[in-house]
Amino acid sequence: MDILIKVWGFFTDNILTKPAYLIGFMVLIGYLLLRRPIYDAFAGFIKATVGYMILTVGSSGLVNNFRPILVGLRDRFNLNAAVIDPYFGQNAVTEGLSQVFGRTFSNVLILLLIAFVMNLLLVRFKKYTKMRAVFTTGHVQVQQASTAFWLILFCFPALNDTWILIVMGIILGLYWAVGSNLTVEITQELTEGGGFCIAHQQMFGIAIFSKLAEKFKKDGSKRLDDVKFPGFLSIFNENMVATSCLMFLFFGIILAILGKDYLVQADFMKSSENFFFYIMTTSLNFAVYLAILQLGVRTFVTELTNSFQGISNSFLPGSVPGIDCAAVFGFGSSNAVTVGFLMGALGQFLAILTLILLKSPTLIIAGFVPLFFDNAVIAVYADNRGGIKAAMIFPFISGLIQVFGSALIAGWVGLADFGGYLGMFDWATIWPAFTVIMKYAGYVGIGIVILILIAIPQIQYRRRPDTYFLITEDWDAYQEKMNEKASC
Ligand code: ASC
Repeated sequence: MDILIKVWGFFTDNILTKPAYLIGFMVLIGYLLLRRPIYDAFAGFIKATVGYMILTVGSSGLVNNFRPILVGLRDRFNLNAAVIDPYFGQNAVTEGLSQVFGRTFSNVLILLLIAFVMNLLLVRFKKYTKMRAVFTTGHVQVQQASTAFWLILFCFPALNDTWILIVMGIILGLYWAVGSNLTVEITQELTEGGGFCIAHQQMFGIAIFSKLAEKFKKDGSKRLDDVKFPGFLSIFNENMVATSCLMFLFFGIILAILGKDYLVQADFMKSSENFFFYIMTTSLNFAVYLAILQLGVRTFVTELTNSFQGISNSFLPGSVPGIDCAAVFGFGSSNAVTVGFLMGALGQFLAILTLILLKSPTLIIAGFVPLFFDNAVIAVYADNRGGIKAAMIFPFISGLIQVFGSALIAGWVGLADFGGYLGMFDWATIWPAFTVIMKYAGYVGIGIVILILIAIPQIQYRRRPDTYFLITEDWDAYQEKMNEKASC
């Protein structure tokens, strides 16, 4: 038993929670199962792992470059506010657990095992469960596990560790399987049969907004990439130029508010540096990291898609891998990412201002991860389904919801006192709703949450039973069928 626990610990520490290796090994095994030569499988492993690592360089570059600036606003104005950001959220849980509940979160690896196996089983029995996706984004799973642990303890403080693990294993495993499954159709559409879906923190969000975006389609609304600026404005047709200029404005304003003195004192810049060029470098870094991120996506996505056939044919027929949301930044309109970020920021800042004016007991500081990754992804999907208006309105609404939803839940469950909350879209909407149900309906509430989750893919399936599995099993056949339907 001891050795099993050790092996499992090694696997979770080095592979399951490290998406680059998890994806790399999935590619390796996938190619071997497809009976491709070993050297091909090895090359696939390298490309997938390196590609994912490149993606991580891009996304952590963005996070590290911009998070301090936003958090700086809190220090600069002495606000006693919770930062909405997955990393701050995780810290808050770690700090608060022993103080509030007298517990530690030592069982996170076991929890991941239970929830991951639950996810695999649900997909293995997809004939009954109608769930088609496996959640592979390990760092996100750890962040979600800590916040879910807190929320469930808040609802059931007397529950012992074993029961908490079981309840959470079931609910989280279901959330991963059901949430990623919700993004299958829209992602296949966006990536033209890319063979993956999203396993992240706004899966319900993109599904809901994509559905709502369809309403905008009827207007004949153009997509962002269809807009072509004339004359001198045509320089903005190029994504890198548009992104850099917009970010210069955005960060220029924030950095000017923070002021050079503060930035020097907080060690963000040296006093010998020129303020204008500091702003310029910070803003242009946005375009740099975005380009890196997109290169990473291009490097690993094809490998993953081709090789996953091996895994799905052998073990999980008709399933797709759920991966990091940044994977869609290489698809759809290139400017959607920037537009989503800026509209989300507008929504969040407006919501924060409202909290301050209303003297809310819980104040929120915008965190970069929800601001950028949630809203950019929502814009990419909304633009693809509904065009420009949808790509602007939905990230804006999401920005409002992220702040108001997080303020309510983080204040209520006590996480705000420890300085942070996860704050991503699903964790400002769906999870607060689950928490209310469980807090007020007790153990019956757990049953209700489980039933809701189980029912969602069933409803999806009943809407289009003829193409529901075809879309992941055979994209070409699916398209043919859709064309046939359209011409009828
Ligand atoms: C998250 C998180 C990150 C980013 C990254 C986006 O939720 O913790 O580091 O989003 O996964 O690519």
